[in-house]
Order: sequence, then structure tokens, then C-alpha cells
Amino acid sequence: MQLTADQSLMLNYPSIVVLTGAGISAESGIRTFRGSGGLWENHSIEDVATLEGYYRNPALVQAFYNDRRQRLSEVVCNAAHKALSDFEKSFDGEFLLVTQNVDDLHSRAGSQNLIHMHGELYKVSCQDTEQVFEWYDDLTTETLCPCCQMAGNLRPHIVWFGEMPLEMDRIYKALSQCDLFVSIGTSGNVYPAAGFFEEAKAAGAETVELNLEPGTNASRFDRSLSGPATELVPEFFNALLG
Ligand code: BV8
Repeated sequence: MQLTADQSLMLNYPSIVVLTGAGISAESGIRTFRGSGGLWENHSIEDVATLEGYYRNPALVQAFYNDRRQRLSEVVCNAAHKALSDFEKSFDGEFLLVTQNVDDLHSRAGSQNLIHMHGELYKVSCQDTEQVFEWYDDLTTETLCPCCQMAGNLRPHIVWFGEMPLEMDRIYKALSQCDLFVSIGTSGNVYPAAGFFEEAKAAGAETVELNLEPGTNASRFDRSLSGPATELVPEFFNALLG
């Protein structure tokens, strides 16, 4: 019996988990964090990406995220985002895309089964009720919260250092059942995301890194391919579909 490409793919990898980091959005013009000209250069992590930094100077942190939220309207998704969305539509198996990124480029490219584990720029949350709201404008310390009408209660819906990333149970369940784990455009510096490849490996999955240059844990992946995401990602996922 001649298997179709998709059936043979299903046989090899019935369940796929993909993790993306800032590198997949770099060619869309969104700066990465630790490369030259990266986001953190102008700010220390402690000042703009911790709850303590936010309490110390909320106006500085709101301005940091307002600037990034505004810039997001000026960029578009790239071939790597599109390749993941197209693959998900053609693949009949289990597919989960986990992103560390807070931009909306995966959604704009059409990805469906998507988790933003570090939050989203276009969302804010109430510090009292923990309600989450879509938000496309600037946020200031004077902005009234839609649910409790208090000024200063709204914060960016972003996971800061020392805070628990989102949907971790769902992520770990998918990792424990996957046959292929692909890490794209992340330096592998930030945990727990940087440890996902080990969870997948322990579940018997094949692990692949697609990165501009080898990440921190590249040597521990089964395969590590170097190059720009807009070339590597379409090539890799089109080949998967045969
Ligand atoms: C937590 C906010 C626990 C959003 C971010 C061990 C175990 C567990 C925790 C820790 C641990 N050790 C330390 C910790 C604490 C900490 C941590 O990992 N610190 C690091 C610095 C050591 N982790 C945490 O605090 C996490 N929380 O563990 O909670 C807990 C337990 C109980 C109760 C409560 C809590 C929270 C982490 C989330 C922090 N928030 N950002 C925002 O402002 O954007 S992290 C930030 O880094 C971004 O989200 C970003 O996505 C993420 C990772 O960076 P990368 O995406 O990898 O970006 P980077 O610039 O580093 O690399 C880019 C890569 O792309 C490069 O490799 C480059 O080569 C490549 N590239 C560039 N161009 C291209 C390309 N690739 C392809 N094509 C291209 N064109």
C-alpha cells in the first residue's frame, strides 16, 4: 500500500511541538533581546522585566511596553511565520506552537494551536481581578481599569522574570507526548522554555534546532541547523510534508 506523504509523516511524527523565540521575528524587524542592538541594551532586565522593577518605576515599564506595542503595528509576519501556519493547516497530526514572543505575528500568519507562554503585547491585565483585556493603545499609570475603574491597576499582560509562564501544564503535557520537537530562533537562555527540549527528549522525541547561529544547548539537540529563519523554516517544514 503506497502511503501518501502525509500518512508517512504521520507515521514518523504523529505529534509535533514547536518552540519559537525572538529570532523568528527578527527578519520582520523586531529586535531580539540579546543580540547587538537587542532590546535589553537600553534597559536592564531588572528595570523593565520584573515585578519589582514595575513597582519601582511603573511609568518606565509602561513606556517600555508602549513603545514595543506601537512598533508592532509597523511590522508584518515573515515567511517563517507563514511556513508554520501553512504546515499546521496541511498536517493531520497533533501540532502545538509555543512561543516565547509577545508579538502577534504567529496569529497574523494564521497559526491556530498557539500558546504565548510569556504573554502578549496586545493584552493587559488587572492586578486585582487578574482579568485580561485586549489593548492596542498606550497604557499609563492614569489609565482607568475597565473592570474596577481604578487608575494604575492595569499592567502589561507579560510574564516577567520570577513570574510563572502561562499554560505550563498544557505545554508539559504536549512535550511528554511529542515525537518531534523543533526549537526556532531562541538562544536557549531563559527557563523553563530552554529546558523544553530535554522534556521532549525524555519522551523519546527527535529534537531539532533551527537558529541563525547555534544556541546555548545546540550540541544536545539531535540536529542543529544554522541560517535565517525565513530560509530554514519553510525548507524544513516543506520537506517534512514531503
Ligand atoms: C520562572 C518578557 C518560575 C516578555 C521574558 C532555572 C529554572 C527555572 C527558572 C530559572 C532557572 N534559572 C533562572 C531562572 C529564572 C528565569 C531565567 O530563566 N533567567 C535567565 C536569564 C537565566 N526564568 C524566569 O524567571 C521565568 N519564570 O522560571 O518562574 C516560578 C516558579 C514558581 C513560582 C513562580 C515562578 C520567566 C521567564 C520569562 C521572562 N520574560 N520576557 C518581553 O518583555 O518580551 S523572557 C525574554 O527572553 C523574551 O520573552 C524572549 O522570548 C526570551 C528568550 O529570549 P530569546 O527569544 O531566545 O531571544 P534572544 O535574543 O535571547 O535570542 C534570539 C535568538 O534568535 C538567538 O539565538 C539568535 O541567534 C537567533 N536569531 C536572530 N536572528 C535570527 C535568529 N534565528 C533565526 N533567524 C534569524 N533571522
